[in-house]
Amino acid sequence: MAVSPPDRRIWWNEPIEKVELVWIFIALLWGLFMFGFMIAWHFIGQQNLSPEAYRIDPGTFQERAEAAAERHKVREEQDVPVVRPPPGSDVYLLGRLWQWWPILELERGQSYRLHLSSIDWQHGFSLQPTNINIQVHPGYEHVLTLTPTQSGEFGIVCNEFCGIGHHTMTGRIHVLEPGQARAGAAAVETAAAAAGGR
Ligand SMILES: [Cu+2]
Repeated sequence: MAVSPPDRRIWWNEPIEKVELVWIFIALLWGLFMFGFMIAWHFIGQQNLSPEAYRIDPGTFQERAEAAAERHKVREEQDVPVVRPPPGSDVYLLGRLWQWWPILELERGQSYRLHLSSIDWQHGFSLQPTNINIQVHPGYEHVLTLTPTQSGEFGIVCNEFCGIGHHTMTGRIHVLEPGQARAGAAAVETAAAAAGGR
């Protein structure tokens, strides 16, 4: 038996069913509505972040992150610097294989300019236990104005598969109570003064 063309050459040209047309139209309207509503979700439930994004050379980003960490480091946790930037300042968080670096220590109720980028592959910034997810690409930095509203310890995991060590790619943000932060800062200054006086 040979493959032969159908008897009716234009077999597909049937008039569309009215019900099908109605459903296509409903789906189209819903799609348009949801598209428009993406803006509303910046305000309703604050589900969409409003970050700025800039092109940046990964090497430059690394230099800035290291300089900021050097300036505001207060101690180390498992060989990772804990950085306590002054409120209102620029804070750098760098993603790389396989680490979120450094550990940040912020103060509740204060605003920070968080710069977020990767220096190698694409990573996913996922803040736990809150539901904040950001795609992090090398070559681009997100800049978010961040105001922690809750104190405690927050974990960061990578939620974009990035190779063999992906599951170990974690980080931390400590959010301190305002009094706690000041006491801590005073202790650091005292320690620095003591170290300087020696
Ligand atoms: Cu990753």
